[in-house]
Amino acid sequence: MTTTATYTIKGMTCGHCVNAVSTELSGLPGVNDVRVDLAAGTATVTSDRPLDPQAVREAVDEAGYEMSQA
Ligand SMILES: [Cu+2]
Repeated sequence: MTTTATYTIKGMTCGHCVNAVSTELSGLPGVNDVRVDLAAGTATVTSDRPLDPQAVREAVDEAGYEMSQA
């Protein structure tokens, strides 16, 4: 079952930030598509199954940013 979720991410300021977040989130198991909206400060992730929020948080952290409480 395909699932889409949108996360709010703090600290993204440019295309480099978008790439960093996209790369990390794309690496999570089951993720098919990541769309980062820099202006809105959000990442919309499409995946095969619901993602573990903790795993998403860690991926965002790994990229150097902070996921806001959903
Ligand atoms: Cu940047």
